[in-house]
Amino acid sequence: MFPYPSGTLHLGHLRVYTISDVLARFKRMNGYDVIHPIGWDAFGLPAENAALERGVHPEKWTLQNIEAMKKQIEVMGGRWDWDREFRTCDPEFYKQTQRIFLMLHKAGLAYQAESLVNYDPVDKTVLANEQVDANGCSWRSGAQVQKVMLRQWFLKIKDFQVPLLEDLVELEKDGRWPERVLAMQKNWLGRSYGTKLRFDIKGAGSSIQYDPVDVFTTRADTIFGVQYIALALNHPIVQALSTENEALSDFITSAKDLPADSKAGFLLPNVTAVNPINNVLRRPGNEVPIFVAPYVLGDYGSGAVMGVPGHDARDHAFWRANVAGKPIEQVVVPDQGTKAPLLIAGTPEDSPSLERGFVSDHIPLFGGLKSDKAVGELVKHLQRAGKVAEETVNWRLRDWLISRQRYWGTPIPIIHCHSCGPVPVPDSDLPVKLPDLPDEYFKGKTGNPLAEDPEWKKTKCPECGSPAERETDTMDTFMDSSWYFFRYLDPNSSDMIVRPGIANKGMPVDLYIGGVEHAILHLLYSRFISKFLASTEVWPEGHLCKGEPFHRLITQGMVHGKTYCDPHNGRFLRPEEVDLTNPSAPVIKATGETPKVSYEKMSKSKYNGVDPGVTIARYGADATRAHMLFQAPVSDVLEWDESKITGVVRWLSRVIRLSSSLSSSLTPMSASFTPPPDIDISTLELLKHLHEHGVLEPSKDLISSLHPDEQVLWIKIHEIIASVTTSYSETYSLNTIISDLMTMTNLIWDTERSSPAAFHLKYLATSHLLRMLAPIAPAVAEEGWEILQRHLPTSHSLSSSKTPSVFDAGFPRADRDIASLLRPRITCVFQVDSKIKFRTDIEQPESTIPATRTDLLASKILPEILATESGKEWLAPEKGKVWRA
Ligand code: ANZ
Ligand code: ZN
Repeated sequence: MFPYPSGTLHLGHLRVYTISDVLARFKRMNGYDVIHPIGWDAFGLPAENAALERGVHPEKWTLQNIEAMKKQIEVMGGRWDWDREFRTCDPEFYKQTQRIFLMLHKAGLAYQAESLVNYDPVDKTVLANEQVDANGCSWRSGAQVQKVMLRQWFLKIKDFQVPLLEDLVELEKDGRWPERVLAMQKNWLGRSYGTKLRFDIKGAGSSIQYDPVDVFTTRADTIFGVQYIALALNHPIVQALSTENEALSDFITSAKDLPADSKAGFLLPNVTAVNPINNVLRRPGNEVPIFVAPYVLGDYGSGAVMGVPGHDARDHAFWRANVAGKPIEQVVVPDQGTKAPLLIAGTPEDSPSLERGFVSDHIPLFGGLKSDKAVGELVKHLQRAGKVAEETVNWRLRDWLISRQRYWGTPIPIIHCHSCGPVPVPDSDLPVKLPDLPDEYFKGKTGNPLAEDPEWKKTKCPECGSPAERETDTMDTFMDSSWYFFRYLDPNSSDMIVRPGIANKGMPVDLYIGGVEHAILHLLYSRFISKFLASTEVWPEGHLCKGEPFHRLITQGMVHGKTYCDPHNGRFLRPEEVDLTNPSAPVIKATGETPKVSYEKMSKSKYNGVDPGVTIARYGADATRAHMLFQAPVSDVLEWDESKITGVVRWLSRVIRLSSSLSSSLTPMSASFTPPPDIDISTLELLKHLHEHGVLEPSKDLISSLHPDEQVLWIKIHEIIASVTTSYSETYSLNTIISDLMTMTNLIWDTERSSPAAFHLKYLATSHLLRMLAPIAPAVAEEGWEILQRHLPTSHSLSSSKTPSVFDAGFPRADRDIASLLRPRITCVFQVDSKIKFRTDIEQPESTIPATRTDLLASKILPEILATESGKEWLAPEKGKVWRA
């Protein structure tokens, strides 16, 4: 996921781009043609706000930030395809975003509609929900945000809801996407199977005919327990009544700002709702009161709820808050053939029963039916009685509101004409560029500069030529990021967003890495736009995996910072207030006390932020990368504690010393060299040969000439190669790679160089180590690699005079047979009641997979013992012998 150029690179960025760089380098070393691009999500509010505060053009601010962050990204040792770089605020890029908008428009998927939006009266703009705080105030101006009806642009994402939901199954396969993200997407799409039921409305003592009210319910089996109907604030009946009922219109005004879990209610006077089933069954009490309640969402279902306080928690709370004393009926019971109790306020039993079960025995006709069955029967009965009742599907997903009354975004390429209506800007006139405004223009400005720029607005209708006005809204920045990954494949294409052949070849993105905060919106919008693009004539070559853009997704965890606070009052302490001379025993300077230490989300107010640039300057990029990966699995929260980095620094320098010591044993070497006493010429020949062929594997002869201890070392090395390879390519368990490589370093280091063959092994093992280290610590590995080969004689060295890069050497391959080839035998002793019965030799079981002793015994050792002669004699079941592992 590309960065937002907010100013400086933070540890969260460093983490995600390290993971990405490591995996890209690994794939390249394995011969893949890797596209590892980076660009800038450059439109958006922070830039515009900086402009308003400082009187600097948002573009200037953005470009400065990009320059600064680019330097920081380069310092971290990443290898990026800078030739594919772009920024979304570049007219060449947003021309394509405008094209996508027009394609959507042409397909009937972009439309304008009145909608209730968050409006900031001070800044005079619409805000996204995320920009309104818990108290309903604007995050920027602090003003109380108003809900107003405004005409806005929407994209019909709902037209794609079924594939958006159903294709998640693809992404579930072998853990391609994290379960958590899949669950969040499912929930956001919110497909809900239920029933639509129609309630007639009676105006008591009046002849007014009210339209009936439809409700959506997932629990139609509870219809016998309906005690009221609740309507949303914007329900048509409520809207109509509010014009003549002042108390109601006051209630609506005050209730608009109440939270969704509010229990407020307004009882509509003189009207009741008729429960359709009670009517069919001729049960008494078939008219229920009608409330207006803010807990009913205006844009879900039909904006009306059948209130069942006996079986729904919200309805129960609402009833108790609004209706004094009345008992609550229950109509569904857990066990067939029982009768549900009444709930009396104030008693301990007064809580709703939420589970499905059986209709209570006291209900005529339906008593004893299982919940699901009851729903089917109910619908049949109601339909037969001529009532409206049907099973329906409801979705939580709403169409995507993309218009913003802001300057710093992609202008919506539409022209409004008095006679032709909204007309698309012709392709030849794209991009519709933002007006070029001076820095001072922005200072302290409120509202939308586009709407206030008469020159920019004024244009001609492309259809009839009469004077017309440009659309002054710009697009939500999520629109830019919903398709940018296509652009990396073809960053310079001007006549189309990307050439289809190239897109088909490159898509889908094999591995997408980013924060879990994008689990819903960004990933859903990207899936939507990809599906849309896959569904149109832009891609004559057909489908792109049904348009699923991201084959595999890794969501990296957050980075938390070490936070010190006063143990008495919890006040966060500034760095200068804490004495960290001994990092493991911090002291509050003023009092000499020990501060409370915790890890929290980094923020200015907690003084726990860390500048990755400082860490890199102090310890180097490689150590910073390795430390970051080593401290936590990629998806977990990372508690950043710089003091532990010293272990990693020591390890990396040990890798270099290991390379040097091995390399110097090869000196002096020249055309006329004499081999050192412990190295024979054939070893060198072999090395040269192996280097040339990039194999670097010792021959079977060499291995068999080894001392058994050295053979074990070689097996372990191969086990580590296998484990590291799996971690890089399958489990993305980058932290265990580092612990594996640390183990490997120590193994090589601790092996006595007892023979030329052992030296050879150490040399080769180190070359494996460096190649496996390269994706994580590229500079150290490259340095080690150069040192390792520095003293190979020219005649024995590789053909080119230049030392090749470790990245050209390929990734070591685990020889999965080597272990079994060389696996030592172990002696098993079998004893009963401390008396030795027999001994037998078996092959030592593999130990790559951590297993408990009993597991190993049951799965590997016993079968082998059973196959031996003594095993058969002593343990065969037919001999009736009893034994336990
Ligand atoms: C009666 C009932 C009885 C309900 C019961 C639930 C339990 P999901 O699963 O999210 O689709 N509902 C319907 N429209 C609503 C709206 N506009 N605002 C708030 N709530 C609404 O939820 C469906 C349930 O949410 C519906 O089923 C309805 O309450 C409520 F024992 O109807 B139920
Ligand atoms: Zn016109």
